[in-house]
Amino acid sequence: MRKHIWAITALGILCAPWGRVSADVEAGRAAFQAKCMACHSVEVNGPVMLGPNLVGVTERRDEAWLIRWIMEPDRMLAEQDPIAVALLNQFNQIPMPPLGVSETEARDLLDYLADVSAQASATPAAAPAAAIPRPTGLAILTAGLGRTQLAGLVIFLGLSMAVVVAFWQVARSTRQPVPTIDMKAAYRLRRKFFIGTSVLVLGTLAATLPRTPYPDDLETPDELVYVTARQFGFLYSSEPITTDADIGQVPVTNTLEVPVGALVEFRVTSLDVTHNFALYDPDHVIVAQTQAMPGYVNRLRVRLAAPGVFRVLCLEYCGLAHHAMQSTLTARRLTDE
Ligand code: HEC
Ligand SMILES: [Cu+2]
Repeated sequence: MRKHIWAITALGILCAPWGRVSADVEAGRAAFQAKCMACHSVEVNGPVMLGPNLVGVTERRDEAWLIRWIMEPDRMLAEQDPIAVALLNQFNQIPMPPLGVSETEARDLLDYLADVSAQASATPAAAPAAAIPRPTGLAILTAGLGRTQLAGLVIFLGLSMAVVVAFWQVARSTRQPVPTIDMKAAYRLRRKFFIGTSVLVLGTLAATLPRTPYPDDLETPDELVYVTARQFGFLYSSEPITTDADIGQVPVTNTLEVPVGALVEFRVTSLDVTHNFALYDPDHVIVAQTQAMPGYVNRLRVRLAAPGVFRVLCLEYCGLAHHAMQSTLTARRLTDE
């Protein structure tokens, strides 16, 4: 019996720090989601948002420095702290605002960051994305254009050329004496034009309308994703977020994964100003978009046909760091796991 008591006591002592740490990590996670996630990601290869990706930050900076920075970044910048000034220059002169973080909260946040970083270094990092080769020569003109945009450009240039040729013909014909016009033939030609263009327009509509990418609204979506935009980032959750207070209560992520082929419904809203949720495929071609408006929920349904990493961008100028408002969505096959 004695022995057992000793063993249990020893186990208790051994486990006590773990219990405490994990509680702090949880508190840190909630605080991070509520106060920091709009500007920082903590995922390996996660996006660099308004501020640096914080994976490994507890290893690259001193603890005392981190605690003070999280509590009063404004004072440290005012004091021209060399690291803080270097970071400010690196991050487009956008200062990290003071967020009213207490010392306990700052310690919880660091516990959380250390925990996430430890997990990150335990899992092998994904291979870095291959560098995109710089276009040279004539390719510079079309660099960054998707297939659809390129087709649009070619059609636009073709039509412009036709207009120029027509005007040139008209200008040339005015220099010649007016010919006598066979009105009957002219009307016949007009009718042919009318029938020809009608067939062209109706044919194009018949061929393309059924292919519009909006699935039937009556279908029940396979996945429901709540998207909450705020300056300057996107939060994804499986439950709605309607106020700042919900963040930290509801589990949220910065990046998203959806199954290929599933009908995904995004319910998009904003906590502050009007933003936009726009989805771009791996070739940078826009797939779908909707406004993210405070007080409204916009539904957007998409079915992604192929796996890949899609980019989410804000398409509504929403403030100084609008350009930093980016995120990723990975479409993966269910069998990939
Ligand atoms: C409004 C955006 C914003 C918010 C919110 C924000 N930060 Fe920052 N953070 C920044 C920027 C920008 C920098 C880079 C330094 C600068 O420009 O001032 C930064 C830098 C940092 C650094 C230093 C990183 C390094 O590489 O040394 C840490 C740590 C940090 N932030 C933690 C936090 C924590 C923790 C929170 C939440 C309590 C938070 N930040 C909230 C924008 C933000
Ligand atoms: Cu925005």
